[in-house]
Amino acid sequence: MSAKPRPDDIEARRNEYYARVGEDQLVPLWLFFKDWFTLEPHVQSLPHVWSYEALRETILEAAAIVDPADAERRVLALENPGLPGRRLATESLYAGLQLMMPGELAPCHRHTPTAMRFVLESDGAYTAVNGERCYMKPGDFIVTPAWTWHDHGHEGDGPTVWLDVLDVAMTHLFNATFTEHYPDDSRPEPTEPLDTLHRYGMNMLPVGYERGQGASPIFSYPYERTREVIERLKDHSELDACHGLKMEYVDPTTGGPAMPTISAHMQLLPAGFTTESYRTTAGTIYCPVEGAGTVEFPGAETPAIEYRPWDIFVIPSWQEFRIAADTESTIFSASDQAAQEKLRMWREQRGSKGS
Ligand code: GTQ
Repeated sequence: MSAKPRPDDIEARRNEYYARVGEDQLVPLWLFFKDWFTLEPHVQSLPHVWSYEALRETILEAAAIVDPADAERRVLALENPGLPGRRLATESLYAGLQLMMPGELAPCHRHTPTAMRFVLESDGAYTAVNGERCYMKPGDFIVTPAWTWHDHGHEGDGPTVWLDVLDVAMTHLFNATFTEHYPDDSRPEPTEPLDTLHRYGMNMLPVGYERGQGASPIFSYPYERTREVIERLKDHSELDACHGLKMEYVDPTTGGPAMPTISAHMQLLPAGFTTESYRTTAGTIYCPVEGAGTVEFPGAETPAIEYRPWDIFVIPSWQEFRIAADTESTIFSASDQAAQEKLRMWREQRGSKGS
C-alpha cells in the first residue's frame, strides 16, 4: 500500500509537529532528554578566588558612596564568573561581603531566606537577631534563621567586614521569598546578651523545649571556642585523608546542621598536609582564617588557587580538587549540603575519578 515516508518527508512532518505543539505549550521530551538527564552534573559555576587584600580595598571605597541606613545593607555580592548576571557564588548560594563603619546602623528586617555570617574583621560591631546582640570577632560564625528580625550596628573602631551566605536562590527557586521591614524604622529592644548561648549551647536545654525547630537556637559560634576545640583535638586525632580535621557547626538540639539548607564547617590542615582528591555535589564557599596554601584541580585545566587568610574561594559542585596546606591552615566553609541531604540528592566521591 503506502510507501515508507521519505526521510525529508518525515523531517518536514516532525518540524511541522514541533512548531504546532509548541503553540500549545508542549515540548517533546525526546528533544531535550539528554540535555536534562545528564550522566553527571553539568555545572556552570567555576572555581574562583577573591583575594581579601583586593576585596578589602574595594569594599572600603563603598563607605564613602553609600550608607547602610539608605542602602539597607552595604554589601558587594560575590558573583561567580560562570554565572554572569546571576548574583550568585554557586548555583544555589549567594555570598556577599558586608561593611559597617563605626557609628553606623543597618535597618531591621526579616526575610524567608536563611542567612549566616562569617566575620573577617570586627571590633565592637554587633549583629542582633530578635534583639539579641552578638558582638562579632574575626572567625565568628553567626546564624540568622529564616524570618527572624535582624539588624546590625557598630559601636567600636575601624571597619567591620563579614561574609554573608544566604539560601536566597532556593527561596527564589521555590517562589517563597518574602521580606518585611521592622515597623517605624525602629528595631526590637535589646535582650540579654548571650542568652541563647547560655540557654541552649551549654549541653542543657530548658525543660519542655521543642527540639529541632529548623535552625539552631544559638546565633553565635565564637571562633575562640571553635579554635580551642580544634587545638585540643589536633594532636591526637586521626586526620581524614580528604578533609583533615573537619568539624561541623550543629544545632545542639538535634545534632543536625546549624541551618536547614546551609552546612558550615571549620577544618584544620597541618603544615605540609595535602588532602586526597575529592568531589561533592555540594558547591562550597571557603574562607581560610589562618594559614596559606594551594587548591589544585587534578586532571583539569583550571588554574590552581592560592589562598591566604580571609581570601574567599568557591569550589563548584562535582569539581575534583585537593588542598595543599603550606602552613597550618584553619578553613571555614559553607555549602548547600544540608539542603541536598534533606532532598536525598547529595553525593561525594573520595579519591580521584581516574582511580
Ligand atoms: O545583612 O541582613 O548580604 O538581608 C543580603 C541580604 C545581607 C543582611 C546580605 C541581607 C543581608
